Amino acid sequence: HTSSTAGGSPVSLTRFLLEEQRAGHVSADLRLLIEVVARACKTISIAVGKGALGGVLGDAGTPGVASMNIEGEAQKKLDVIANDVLLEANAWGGHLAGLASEEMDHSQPIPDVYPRGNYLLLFDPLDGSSNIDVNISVGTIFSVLRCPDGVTTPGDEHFLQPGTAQVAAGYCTYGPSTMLVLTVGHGTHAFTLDREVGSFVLTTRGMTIPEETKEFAVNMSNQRFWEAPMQRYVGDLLTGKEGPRGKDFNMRWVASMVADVHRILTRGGIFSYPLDSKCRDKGGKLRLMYEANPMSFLVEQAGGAATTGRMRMLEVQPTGLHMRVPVFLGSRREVEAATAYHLEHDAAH
Ligand code: P6P
Repeated sequence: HTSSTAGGSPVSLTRFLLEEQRAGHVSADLRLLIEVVARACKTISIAVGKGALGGVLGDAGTPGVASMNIEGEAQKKLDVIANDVLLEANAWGGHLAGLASEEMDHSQPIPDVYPRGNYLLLFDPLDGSSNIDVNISVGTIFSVLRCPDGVTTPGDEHFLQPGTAQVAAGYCTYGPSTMLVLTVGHGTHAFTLDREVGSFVLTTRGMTIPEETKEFAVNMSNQRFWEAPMQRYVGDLLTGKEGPRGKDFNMRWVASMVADVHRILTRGGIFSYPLDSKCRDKGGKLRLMYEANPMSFLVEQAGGAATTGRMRMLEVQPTGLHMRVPVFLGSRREVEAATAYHLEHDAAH
């Protein structure tokens, strides 16, 4: 239910996190870490909001020499800015032992000039950044793990923990309003940025995804590249109420995961980026550690489900920091149906 006030006064993110700490849901350090990330997202929101006026659109790098990330994808200037904002904000806080980002080949331990904490932060600083230049919502996605006991200088291998090990996850969506959506393992909650005051205000305590849906999100242009069970699953969706699913479906695809997932958390739906013959060799398109896992944690905490099409997303054992996976997440019943198509196919072949 949406409640932006508790006994009259709006509940800020700071107050919400203090109450979560008193309830024993977060440590003081984790509370402060989340506040640092939220503050960095406010800075990113301002940079993104300037659009063409900020001189930050377009590709990073110098004219004619684009800068590429580990995947060989052109970085946008705002990708690099968002990454730097999150690195700088978290360097001196003292809550982290290390961080990892889509924009960095390897993880980084906190510089030893600063005190180190017990958490590991992973993030996609600006997901969907190809949408920035056409003014479509983009977002920051983050995931928090514990640094293994006794590890003072974490390396990539210490980040390779399954999604069930996350202690917090969230995203900030830079849309018509800037919203922070967060879980610390006790429900999924939404905060809206009050630009006048500059603070995030609780606007939905306990987001809940309807179990059933009539709306799917997939990039249909990849249909001919999909595996057989995916083609059959979507084919059945498209036959509508005369078909095996017995109802008509609508489709939405923003091509910005944060925007698509936020819609699904808000009104239900199923999001899918399945294996296709183009991305099969890489294991999928979306990344496990800082896209699929945080989003799956948020979705499960909102009563939804998230799988790779074959297994629960949060139980996937990571083999690499930038590991990719197929993704099905959203309304529980629909994700179970899509997953059944894949498991039945595998059992028969
Ligand atoms: P496609 C954005 O580049 C992204 O990583 C996700 O945010 C989004 O869901 C997906 O890729 C879009 O992929 O192939 O439809 O452009």
